[in-house]
Amino acid sequence: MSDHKRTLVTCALPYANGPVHIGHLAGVYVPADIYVRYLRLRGEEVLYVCGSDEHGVPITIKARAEGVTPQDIVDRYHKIIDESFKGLGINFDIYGRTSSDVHEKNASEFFRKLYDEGKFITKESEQYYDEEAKTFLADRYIVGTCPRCGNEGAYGDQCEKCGATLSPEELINPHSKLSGGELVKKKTTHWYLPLDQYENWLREWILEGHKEWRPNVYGQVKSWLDGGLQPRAVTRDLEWGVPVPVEGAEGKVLYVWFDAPIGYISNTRELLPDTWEQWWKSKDTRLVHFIGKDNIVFHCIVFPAMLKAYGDGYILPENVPANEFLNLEGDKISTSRGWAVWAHEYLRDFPGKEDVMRYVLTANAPETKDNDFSWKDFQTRNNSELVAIFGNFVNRAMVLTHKYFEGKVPACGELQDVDKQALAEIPALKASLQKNIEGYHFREALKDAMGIARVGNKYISDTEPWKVAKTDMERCATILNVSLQICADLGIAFEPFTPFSAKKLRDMIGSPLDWDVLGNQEILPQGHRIGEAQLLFGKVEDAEIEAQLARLEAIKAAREAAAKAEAAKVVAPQKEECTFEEFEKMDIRTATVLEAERVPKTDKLLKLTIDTGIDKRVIVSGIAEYYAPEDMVGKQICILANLAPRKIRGIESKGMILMARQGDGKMRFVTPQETLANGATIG
Ligand code: B3M
Ligand code: ZN
Repeated sequence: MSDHKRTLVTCALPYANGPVHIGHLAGVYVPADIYVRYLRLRGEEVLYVCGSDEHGVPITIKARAEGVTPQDIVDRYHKIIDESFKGLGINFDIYGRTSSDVHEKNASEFFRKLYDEGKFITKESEQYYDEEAKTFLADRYIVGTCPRCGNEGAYGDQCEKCGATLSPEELINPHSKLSGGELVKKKTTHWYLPLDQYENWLREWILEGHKEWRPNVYGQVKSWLDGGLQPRAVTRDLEWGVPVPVEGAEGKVLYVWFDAPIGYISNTRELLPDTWEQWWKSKDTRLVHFIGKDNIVFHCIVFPAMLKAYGDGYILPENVPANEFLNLEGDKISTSRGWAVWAHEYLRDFPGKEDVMRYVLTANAPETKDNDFSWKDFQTRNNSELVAIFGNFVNRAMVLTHKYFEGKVPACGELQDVDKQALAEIPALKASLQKNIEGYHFREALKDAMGIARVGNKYISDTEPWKVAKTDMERCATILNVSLQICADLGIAFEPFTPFSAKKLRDMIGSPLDWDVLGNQEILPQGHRIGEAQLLFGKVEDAEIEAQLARLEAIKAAREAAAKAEAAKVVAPQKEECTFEEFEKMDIRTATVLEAERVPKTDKLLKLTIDTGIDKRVIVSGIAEYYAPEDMVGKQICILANLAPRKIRGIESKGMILMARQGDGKMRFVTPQETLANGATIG
């Protein structure tokens, strides 16, 4: 780690328009928490800042859909998110909100200084305006037909059906989602931060100065810079947000991505009104942003450019360890589709297993590539790693100490090779753990911690103190002494990863939380009394996993049903015009099916013998997917009688059965509302 006095750790401010899910946790909050706990364990001075991001268009859309105010929405989710973090042991020094007064004041002041110093440019552009609702529309409020896939409900920024990124101009027949009405284009003026002016500076600072950043972060920054930066609008025509603090800017607010990162500063100011500048403007403070990969450009380009423009000694991040995405059971996590495991629901369904989720999300962390979460893997990692290795080792060491030595740490005699070997592994694992956490490789760091548990578990299995006790109590004492020292190591090494269990372990054996003693062979003095042995981890049963999988299955089934219903609604466009004479040429009439059979060796074809009123004839029809032969016999249908005969599979087919076909391909034959004579003409 570089030379510094203190570290400011920020976590991306979650949007308060929904609860947090395991993707958020794995990408941002669990790694940040590991890092902060580790630094604190090392005696570092750390400030840990987060809060809800309470502005932006999605919040206003949700509020409108529910008929409540945006403030109602953010109040609801702020509370749920805050509680979820606490429940998982993620204890920020402050979890603020961007709807707070402190933030409004701070963000306005920030904008105003840049404005006064001429750091913005203004641009006039044409934006869609809803005449009925008398408001400019954010891209999300504009709906129309997707030019790529024909989805009629595509948004002005994205088609959720085919995933295409769109601009409102590309939509066919764009209209207002607010009023449903027509749109007009109207001129509007906005403030832009001319990012192009910061390009060279960014290039030097990151591309030259931070080659050690994660390849995914560095690579994204490079490709943005190589593509050339454009001025970026920092204001919007919207009601919900921080009002633009300039005369003549009525109806305009700061763009959510302008105000949200300032939220980090506001929240620090709220917590430490007198000393906040120490954390933001002091060269001996190290700033680290934990974020997901979709936030990289804002934290590595936009926000640094804002801070640089502001000047006044603001520091820049030393690192931005962004993660890739976590998938769920092989599918992309999606709040809008409900495909997620929500933190608050997990805490409800698995009380006492907070650490298990932290453990699994770290062991599977999407640090270098997207990764998958599956409930089966969750169960396996719990049962065969936490329970069978870590928990089992601690339990055996403690139970045997109670059995043979009245719960007191027995004397350590002369060490044998097996003891020395086990003990020697621990400082090596400690060094590796340290290096990995400091290099933001949390997955590897967890492997190191787990390595210590593996050493312990193997040691006690190999040395078999329960057998040795029958012949050599002194040797048994040594083995248990060594084992208990390793338990004490685990109580320290796991503190960043599984803080609840680490604390439980320390409380049980009465061991210290002190990084410096980790790997020490005498953490627990001889005669030290340990507490009752309780299981550190409980099993995850099949039924619990099945319940979670069933929940996901139900979500999938509902989604598929909705997609089907949606597909059925697609209506074929009207065909080219035809004349009455052309129509008149068609002989359409009623007929009755006399016989029906499958055409051998086909899936789709039925051979129907029908009475047309003028003759009995055979028609081969591709309806076997929809009707069994017995469904057809006796039914009155409509046919096109004068269609030129065709040979289908060697059978002469004379005419065509009229079928109604809906958007998803489903077909039904057409029948008169009431049975008529065969041969009744239709037209
Ligand atoms: N709320 C986006 C997100 O949650 C955004 C982060 C803001 S950090 C300043 O992905
Ligand atoms: Zn589309």
